[in-house]
Amino acid sequence: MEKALIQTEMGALALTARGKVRDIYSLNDKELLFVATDRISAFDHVLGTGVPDKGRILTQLSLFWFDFLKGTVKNHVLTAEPSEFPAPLQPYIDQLAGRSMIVRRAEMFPVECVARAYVSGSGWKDYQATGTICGIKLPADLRESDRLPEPIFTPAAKINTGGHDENISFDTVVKTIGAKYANKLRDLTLEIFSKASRHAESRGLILADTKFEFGLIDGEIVLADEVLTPDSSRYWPAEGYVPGGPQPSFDKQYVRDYLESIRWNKQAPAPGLPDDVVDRTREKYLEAYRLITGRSTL
Ligand code: Q0Q
Repeated sequence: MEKALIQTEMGALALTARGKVRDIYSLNDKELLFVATDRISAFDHVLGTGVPDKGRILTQLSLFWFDFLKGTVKNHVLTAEPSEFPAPLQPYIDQLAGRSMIVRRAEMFPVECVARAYVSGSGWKDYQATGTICGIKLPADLRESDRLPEPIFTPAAKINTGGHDENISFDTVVKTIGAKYANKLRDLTLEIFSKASRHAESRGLILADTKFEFGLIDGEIVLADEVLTPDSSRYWPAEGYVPGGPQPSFDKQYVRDYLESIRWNKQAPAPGLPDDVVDRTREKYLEAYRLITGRSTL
């Protein structure tokens, strides 16, 4: 099996942003190189071991969803075909093939556009504390992982410290980007979410929630960042769904169980992963890819 790519090395190329898992390089004033590494994070920490092919699988999933949604929303992708990458990238093509795309530089909205159909994660925490999520009143007596009466838009503010983003009200979004864009992003988020949920459900997966990032290119709203990947979404196996507690993560459950088993205190430095956990986690990413895309190979 291939070795995991943990760190990209692009020589003189200017690193624009480095997330937990993805790296962005600036190619010129209009184009960025968007690379997904094999890094894996859990409990807000990047773990000491990568998962081979994870970046490729998640990149191909984003590309599938961009295509699936092209009738609904434009996107920022220019090309993901390595042979179309400009000459300065060719020396690094082995690092990049399958796990990177050249995207149009967009004016990113400073809002994480989250849609939720189930109450889970930070939504469950907020609901327990206030009976609401982002100021949206929810029915009483919901259990953790209960399905909501209908999907809701629950935006978050980007906290660059790499910790959890903070859930904000729709009014705050209006104050931040204006009513026109706030309403448009909410409508788009919910429209995309319901189309994607229906597709996921037809493949035996519950799409519990997901996070989109939008930007403006030549005054038009585009879907950017990664889209509907297991890193930006909660996917649960529909079989075995039982509300009343946390559901098994489709892709990270082996990792979570292992980290619980060694009683990691969830402080840095994060531990590495044993080979069997890495192998089984890689298989889960491949299974998610096969289920969602219907394709058997990357
Ligand atoms: C852009 N990000 C996210 C991020 C760290 C991704 C900047 N098309 C674009 C994009 C995109 N996508 C961005 N900026 C301008 N044009 C996306 C938050 C951060 C690693 C990966 N940051």
